[in-house]
Amino acid sequence: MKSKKTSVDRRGFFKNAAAGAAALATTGPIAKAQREGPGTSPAPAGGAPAPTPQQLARDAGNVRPPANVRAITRAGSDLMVQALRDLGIEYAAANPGSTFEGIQESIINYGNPPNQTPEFITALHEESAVAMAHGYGKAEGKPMLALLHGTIGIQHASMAIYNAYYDRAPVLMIAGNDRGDIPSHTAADMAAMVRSFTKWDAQPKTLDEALVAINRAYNEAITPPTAPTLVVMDSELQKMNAPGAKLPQYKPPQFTTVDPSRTKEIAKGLVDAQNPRIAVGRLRTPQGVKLAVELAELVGASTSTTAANGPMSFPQRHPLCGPGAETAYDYTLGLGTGGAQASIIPPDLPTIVAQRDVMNVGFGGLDGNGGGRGARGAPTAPPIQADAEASLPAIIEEVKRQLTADKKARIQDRSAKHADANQQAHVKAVREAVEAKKYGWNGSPISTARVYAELWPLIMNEDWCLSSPTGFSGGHNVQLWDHNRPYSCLGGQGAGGMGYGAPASVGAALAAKNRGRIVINIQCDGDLNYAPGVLWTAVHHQLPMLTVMHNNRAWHQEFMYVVYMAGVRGRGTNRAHIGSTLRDPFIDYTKMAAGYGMAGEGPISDPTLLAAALKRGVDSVKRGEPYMIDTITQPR
Ligand SMILES: Cc1ncc(C[n+]2csc(CCOP(=O)(O)OP(=O)(O)O)c2C)c(N)n1
Repeated sequence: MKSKKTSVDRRGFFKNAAAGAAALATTGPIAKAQREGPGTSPAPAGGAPAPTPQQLARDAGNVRPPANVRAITRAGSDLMVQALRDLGIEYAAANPGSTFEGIQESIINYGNPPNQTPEFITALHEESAVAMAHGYGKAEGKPMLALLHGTIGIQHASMAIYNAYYDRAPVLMIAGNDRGDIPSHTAADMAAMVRSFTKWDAQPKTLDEALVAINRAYNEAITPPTAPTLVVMDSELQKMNAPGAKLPQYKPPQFTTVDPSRTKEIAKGLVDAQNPRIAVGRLRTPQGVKLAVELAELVGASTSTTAANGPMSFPQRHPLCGPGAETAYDYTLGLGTGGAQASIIPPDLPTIVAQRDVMNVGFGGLDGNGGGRGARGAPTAPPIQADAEASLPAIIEEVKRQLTADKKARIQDRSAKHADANQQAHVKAVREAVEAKKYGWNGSPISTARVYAELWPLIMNEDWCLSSPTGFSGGHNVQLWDHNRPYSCLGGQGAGGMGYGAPASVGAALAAKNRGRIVINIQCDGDLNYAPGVLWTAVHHQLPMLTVMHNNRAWHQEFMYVVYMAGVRGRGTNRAHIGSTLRDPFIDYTKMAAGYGMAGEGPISDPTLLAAALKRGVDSVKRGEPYMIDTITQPR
């Protein structure tokens, strides 16, 4: 029998949607699944209705838009992209998904020039897209966008959202919703699945609401507690023709600030103290860091910092940073000292959801007496429920009002003494650290201390950002490097979810790219293997990211736990490597990088070869070309 020929054009499209759908219904993948019987059927009895031929055709990519859709003069998604542009969103990272095809098309084609603010960043996994936004958010103190495919993209992204939430990083997310076109990519309440670890979400019903929601989501993301926010964007709103629609006026958020009487009290405390102290944790933006420096200098207070462990803190080598000349402090002010984990998640997990909406204040806030740490460990004043950064201008003004000539003279004298003492303390600490880090200097596998020590002279005169968590590679940057910029060190994963370091480094490199900055990523091997595709993203977008593998050929943290467990049970540790090491075969990371188009070298286990390799790596990223050095390292 002669089979009926389906009408297909030269590019392989069916000549019309009905023909394509009909053909697929009998020959396409779903028909095949139905023929193959139970276990492969997409529509179990009593479950979701079987997809229509139109849905099947669309799912298989065999539909061209009807003529009326092509007559769009001003797409709803053009306005959405304009709203993002007006907010200064630099990048939109996404793994493509048809639920946001309207927005994707607008990003890449709308505007002059198109594909800028935001630029479309191609991600190979949604978790990577959000983790990139997480790294970017910490480096810049403002959000970039992650675009997520309806339902399935959000599920892939969820761990990265959780990390960012725990880490109070500002992240903006838009997820597409196809309103029934593909049932499995649609949901009545799509944000529900990540609601317990997003700060705010909306599912707007009209274009006007959608544009307002973008502005609101941005504001919620940057308002303490800074955190990921999500707008679920109906695909019809993206595709609709909206020639007359207008963008709503954007209003920046109002931050809760310290009230005037407390402001006076704080200023008096700092100005009248014989030896004031300022403890700086994480502020919101580089502007907050600047203001903290201004305040410390005005009152001559010695300060503490978290700059070697996380972003947006006091410059580590500022003359006032350190214990100071005298460590009996008679007034201590804490700025953003709450700490991510202490503040955002109550210790008992079930309360996360319940507390989500009442945490808007008292976060990243200002402590009346030093972040819960009194001078002699005494209980301290409860935290003031306000944003530290937004409160600083008024405190600075009040301090200026209260300063008299004699107080200024005393402050000048005190500042000089602090600077002297801090410098001596710093030199002593570095000397001691250098001595300590000589242990195992010539060992192979290479000592983690040597990796940090050999990198430092190569980057110390550059504008650099240490993007990766450092705890698993010894954290030697704390003693050996100078963290003087708000983005010098981006710190940990937030919620401890592995698979963060590599994509967050790509996000940091996006922030660095047009700012003359380079990114150093000391990359744990286990962490890289969750989402190695980000290496391709770094190459594709020519990001200045140096990846130095901390290749201990294990999930060493877990290996140590198993060693301990076997030890306490008296069963010996010779089988502890099962399930917690990356052996047999060893993974070849330079080959992996090469597969994604990234230049690199290694594996290097001879420490005498390290410095020259690192130099080649730094030179490469200074040219804007990412590079990987696979170093075989000590476990810790
Ligand atoms: C998503 C996720 N899965 C599993 C873990 C458990 N875990 C904690 S540390 C760790 C090992 C990480 O290995 P690697 O990144 O190579 O660092 P290393 O400890 O070897 O230095 C694992 C698997 C986790 N934290 N997150």
